[in-house]
Amino acid sequence: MTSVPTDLSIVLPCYNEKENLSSLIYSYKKVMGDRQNIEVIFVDNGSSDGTGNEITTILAKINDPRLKTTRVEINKGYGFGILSGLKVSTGHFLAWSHADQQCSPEDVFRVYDSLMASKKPSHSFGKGHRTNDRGRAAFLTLTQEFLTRLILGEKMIEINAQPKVFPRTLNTSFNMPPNGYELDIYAYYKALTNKFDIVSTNVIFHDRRHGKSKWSFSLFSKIKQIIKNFNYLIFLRLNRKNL
Ligand SMILES: Nc1nc2c(ncn2[C@@H]2O[C@H](COP(=O)(O)OP(=O)(O)OP(=O)(O)O)[C@@H](O)[C@H]2O)c(=O)[nH]1
Ligand SMILES: [Mg+2]
Repeated sequence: MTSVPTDLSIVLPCYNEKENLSSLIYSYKKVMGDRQNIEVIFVDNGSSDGTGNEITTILAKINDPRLKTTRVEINKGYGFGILSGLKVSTGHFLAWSHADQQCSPEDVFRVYDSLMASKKPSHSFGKGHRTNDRGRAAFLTLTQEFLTRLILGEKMIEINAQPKVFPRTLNTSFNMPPNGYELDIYAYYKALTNKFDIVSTNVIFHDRRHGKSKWSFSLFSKIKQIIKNFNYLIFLRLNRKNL
């Protein structure tokens, strides 16, 4: 029997998300239906709460070869977790999203379908665009968009919205991907510098059901994130020829 090539690999980095996993994994299983050319890779990103064992236990119970896992031994950041998942992926198209149930599994397929229906799927970058009112969090997004315009001269909207879906060739062009949250802006910027079309799809960003945000928990943590973003944009600007 010949194996069916994977069209789409979906990477979900999980960092201390034990309580979200059962519902998350079963939702992906349900949304995939009987599509055979998909793989979902749950990355235990060096968690300390038993996330890795929980993923293994649930996947063994479901026993579906399309649902896979890989493990990062020591946490090195959000981006590193995603990159580790991309490394073991086999799809022609790649995607990532969040594992905390704030982003619906359906969105990955909706963005993928929009990308495939676009003029040049192999030269396009699909992304979510959050449409719901997110209160003060929206202020951080606007600040980031303003700084991006100022420093990089690019109009980049809803940079951290999930999912991201793109052809493998974009991943192959990653020369200096960051290990942290900055991976979302890096991939989007790489798509723009490669002259990709940006294909946006409206999504709803839900409240967390379990656990807490890993970065947005105090005014200080938010200011720290804005400064980090600012520094990273300067880095992108200075290194734009070698990224
Ligand atoms: N901070 C952090 N998050 C990680 C890491 N690896 C994976 N993640 C996942 O990244 C996703 C986003 O993290 P969150 O802290 O919820 O951040 P967010 O969803 O952008 O923002 P909130 O609205 O504050 O929840 C979650 O699914 C985490 O499990 C990591 O090393 N660090
Ligand atoms: Mg979250």
